[in-house]
Amino acid sequence: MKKRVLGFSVALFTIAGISAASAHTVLIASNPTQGAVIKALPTKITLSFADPLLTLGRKIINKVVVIDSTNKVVTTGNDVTKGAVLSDSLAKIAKIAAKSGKYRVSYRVSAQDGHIVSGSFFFTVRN
Ligand SMILES: [Cu+2]
Repeated sequence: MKKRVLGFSVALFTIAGISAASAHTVLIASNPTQGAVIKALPTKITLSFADPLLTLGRKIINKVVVIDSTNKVVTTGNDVTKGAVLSDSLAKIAKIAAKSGKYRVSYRVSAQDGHIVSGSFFFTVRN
């Protein structure tokens, strides 16, 4: 009897552990990609994660910000989360007169398990 209870609780913890871990997430792709050298800015920045992000109705809880080489924010703040993809449009002016130099992408998102996942990377505009 004791053995069965022990076996059952080990199984339970294992399942709980797996589902919690799989509800965490990581950044798996982006456009522009990390370290990319591009001639012109795209219309929006897109980040793809390994798992769907947490959403809370219309409240923006997942954010991405892009800063140009003069420390100017070039994202518009209209963050959109669709499943595992977070995107935000880039300001028109930034696209028209994209400054050459390093752009910093910073993100802060909520995984399904409620944990915050944040990070940053760079891409370069050379025109
Ligand atoms: Cu987590």
